[in-house]
Amino acid sequence: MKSGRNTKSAVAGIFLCLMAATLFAADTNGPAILPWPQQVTLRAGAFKLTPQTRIYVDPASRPTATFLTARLRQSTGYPLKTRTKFFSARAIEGGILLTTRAANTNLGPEGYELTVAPDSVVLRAPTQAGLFYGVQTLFQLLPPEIFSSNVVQAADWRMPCIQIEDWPRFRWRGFMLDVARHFYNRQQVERILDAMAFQKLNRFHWHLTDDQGWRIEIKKYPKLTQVGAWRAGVGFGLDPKSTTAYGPDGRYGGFYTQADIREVVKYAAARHITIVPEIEMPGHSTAALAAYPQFSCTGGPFSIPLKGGVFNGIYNPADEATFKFLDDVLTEVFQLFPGQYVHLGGDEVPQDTWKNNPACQALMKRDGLTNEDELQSWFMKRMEKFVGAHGRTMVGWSEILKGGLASNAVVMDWIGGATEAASSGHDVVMTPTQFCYFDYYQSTNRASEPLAIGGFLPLEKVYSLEPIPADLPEQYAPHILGAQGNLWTEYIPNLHYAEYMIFPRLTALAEVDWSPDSARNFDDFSRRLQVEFQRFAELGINYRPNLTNVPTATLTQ
Ligand code: TNX
Repeated sequence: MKSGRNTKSAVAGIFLCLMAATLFAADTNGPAILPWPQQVTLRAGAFKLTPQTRIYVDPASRPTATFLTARLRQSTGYPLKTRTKFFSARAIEGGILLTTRAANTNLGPEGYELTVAPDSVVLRAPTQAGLFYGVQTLFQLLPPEIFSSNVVQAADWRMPCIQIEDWPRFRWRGFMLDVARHFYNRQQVERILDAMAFQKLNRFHWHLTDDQGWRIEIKKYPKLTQVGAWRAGVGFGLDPKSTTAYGPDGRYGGFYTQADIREVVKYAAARHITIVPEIEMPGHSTAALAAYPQFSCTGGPFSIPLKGGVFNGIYNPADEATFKFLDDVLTEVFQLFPGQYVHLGGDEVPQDTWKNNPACQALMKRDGLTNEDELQSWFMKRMEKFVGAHGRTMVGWSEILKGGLASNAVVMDWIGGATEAASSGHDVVMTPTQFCYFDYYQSTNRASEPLAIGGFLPLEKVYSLEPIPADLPEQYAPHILGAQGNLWTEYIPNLHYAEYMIFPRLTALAEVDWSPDSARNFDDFSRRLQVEFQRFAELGINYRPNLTNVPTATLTQ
């Protein structure tokens, strides 16, 4: 027979278990953290933010603390004081401590550890990136109104007591925006960078050139933007009123000055995002050739196409002047973008132009190239050498595998090639169309959706991506750097619509990239997403509210 005392301690034991529940998988009623962390232990009680809460920070971490206090101030109205003087790396009662000191280096270059107790919050990370991600998680422990841009009086600014150890599964957590088919100005790009940072994404792939537009000022070749950034209309059969990106003469387009680019690079860096610029070649280059037809095979003239599927613009590899031009362009690109990676495209090369060009055929003969795939490979290998000589790494789309891959190139897999590239020692970024193309429809009921390019990519499908190919021998798995969502914008002429296509599919991809695969659970993700939607609403981010293949009731365009 059990004594009353034993029963009591058994009850107490159960109670203790409830008080500290380790949440190994995201299948609980835990807080709406997105992406779900590596390790979470929920405890009883809460920390309450008050106007007296102090922020303690080591001097080097001050910018991260300022990022925290600026946001807290906007929505709580509390002018929280930050203390760096007499800084001690111990927890401070009643305060929030942010520091890289005494941090566990095993958390890696982007990891952090966050402990919320009733009387203190301690955030430690080995790096500023880690601290920054810890701050993002901290915001998500507070009510969604923390993202309001005005003071919210009625909110209860409490965080549940919790212990989190967290780090990303993948190093490359990316998003690509095509600003060539439709133009997004600097402020709009910065808005997207804000949203990326909040999802703990760290690579912004900026698709700056294509057939329909050249968007980056190059001082040595001013016509690239004077001519190449503007076309006769919005194109793609879209309503001219769907955008405001018109120049004074009524032409559609726009470009970034070098000063703009420097600002965006800085803005991204402050959010621990590296920009990967893309300058397309040898195909998808009509806009450049409209400005400088002398680098084409036919001499032009070229006009910038108003719709997709036209990528006749291809550089002439048989003229040395072409390479001088491309080297000059890239030299300016290297000066603007400090990141390791520069993307040179390489996709969908219209080889017929080379086939029908005597100079290209003569070049092939001279160098023993037996087909146009080999000429394409010859072109990309030559460019890869130039990129490498400047200490950078070239990235290219799947097609750079054709005819032989350049020695240090990174492959961005959209139509295959990951296994082949990774098992020959190349790094790979996964962007397979079936999982990562955010320009595809979100419902099979197309009539209920805004016009899109085609395809069908529901949220659940994005969430189901496993970036490591099943047929890749295990020892090569570290070559899979991560996954990236791509937004091609042929049919997406404005930011409001772009956000509708991006969110919440990018939120799903962020969890694929960050969380342990064992923690992935679509039902729990959907539950947390309901809170994320409230955050989006506070931030003024447009999103598709229906999680499944059902028509969207109202399209706020
Ligand atoms: C293919 S993905 C392209 C883009 C288009 C996209 C539309 C890739 C490397 N090339 O030029 O915009 O399909 O989905």
